[in-house]
Amino acid sequence: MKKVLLFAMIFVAVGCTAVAPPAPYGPVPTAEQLEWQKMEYYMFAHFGPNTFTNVEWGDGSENPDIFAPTDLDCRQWAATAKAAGMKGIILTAKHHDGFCLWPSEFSTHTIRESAWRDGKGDVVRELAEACAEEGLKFGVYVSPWDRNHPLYGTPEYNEVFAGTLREVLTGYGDVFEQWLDGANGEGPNGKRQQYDWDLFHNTIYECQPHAVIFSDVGPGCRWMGNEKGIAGTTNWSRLNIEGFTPGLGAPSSDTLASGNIHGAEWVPGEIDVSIRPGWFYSPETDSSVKSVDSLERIWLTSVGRNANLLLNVPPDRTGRIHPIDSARLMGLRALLDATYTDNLAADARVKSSVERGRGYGADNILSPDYDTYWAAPDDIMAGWLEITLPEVRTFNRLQLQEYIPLGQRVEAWHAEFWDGAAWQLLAAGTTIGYKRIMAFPDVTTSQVRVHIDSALACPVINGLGLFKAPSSI
Ligand code: FUL
Repeated sequence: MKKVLLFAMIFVAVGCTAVAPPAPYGPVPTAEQLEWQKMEYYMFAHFGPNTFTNVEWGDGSENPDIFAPTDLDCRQWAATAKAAGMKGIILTAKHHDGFCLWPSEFSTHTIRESAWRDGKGDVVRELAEACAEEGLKFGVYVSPWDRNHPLYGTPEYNEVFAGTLREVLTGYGDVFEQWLDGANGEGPNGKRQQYDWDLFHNTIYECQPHAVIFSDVGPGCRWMGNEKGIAGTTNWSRLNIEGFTPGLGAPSSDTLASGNIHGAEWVPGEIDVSIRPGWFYSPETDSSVKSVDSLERIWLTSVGRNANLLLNVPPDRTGRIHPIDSARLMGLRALLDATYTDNLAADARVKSSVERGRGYGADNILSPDYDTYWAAPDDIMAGWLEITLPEVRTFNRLQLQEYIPLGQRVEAWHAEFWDGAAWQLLAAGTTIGYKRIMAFPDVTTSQVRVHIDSALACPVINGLGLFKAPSSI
């Protein structure tokens, strides 16, 4: 009897050792940050008085009647985003001009003061409902900087802003992301507001405990330091935020673009970029909407560099997404589908430098299940994965993914392909993170090897893909 028990205990112990997951490394994403990261791509909608004035930063003195979309159709925005493969929409519920797209009780500069729909309109409600109907997530941008509010620049404004947040965050269903803009162009003689960020964050979490808060320094996700669509080639999802604030108190643009290798918090990057030269619609930019080609480059430098892509598609003066913008979005979707639907490595054989126990074998990198992965033993910080395709194939994209629920680890890697006589360099990089995509001219081979050259803890890789884009970049 005792012997059986002992045997059973040894069996369980050995079994546990074989399948024990690697210990997490450093800060790891919350459940909300992980879900957010998996969204990858969603729409920014800048809409308000500026849509009608050719101005990017309204000064708050605009006549509310200026806001007069002739044919507002938030369902068309949501249907467009859905068809584009986006997972949500973030609306500028209040931009720097202070104009609220809902009838806020904290302001006298709102949609209620406009003649549009006799002051009975509510764009926040219409868009929140349209997103819910399309199965899209809904997010809000509410600018702390307010060029209209009479209390801006006084301590009382912090309570006003918290109340404003509370309104949009309680009246319209779930909000996946709260966008807090760091911009403030008041200039040397302008009003100075000492923002109470703790109050704002607490208010947001109180109303929407699952929201991811965006700002220059998170805490949910961070600005990448530019509005061109370019994340750092090195991009850690960790950042040191202690002592920093959004706006002028933020870390340098370079730091925001690449994160901190040993950062204390998990604050992944989000690329915000507009499909037009400005953030708001203007007929003057109808001829300069970004091409599909340029959007694909942005995809590679954002989603392909471990950042989410928040692509601004500003509704026009009718209150609909302009046909030119829509056509570009569909062009990008078609290109992404043509490229990434078929992983040309899906049926490959896989070998690795180190095999762990069951559940962590190298073939897990080709499994569509997100939660399976290949991991080296805890004390080994490097390794390789080799895939052999059933035949020679041509591809021009390599995609790698780390299993970020256990932290971000890889700091240098390179990949090679077998040209029939020798291994040739295919691509090389530093960080991987949630997703890293490399683009290169067409390569034809049946064998690829990915070397993890160094990592901060044992590498944990959960995805490897080879893809063929219709044209090489
Ligand atoms: C900036 C703002 O000043 C722009 O107008 C725009 O809203 C952009 C997304 O953020 O800080």
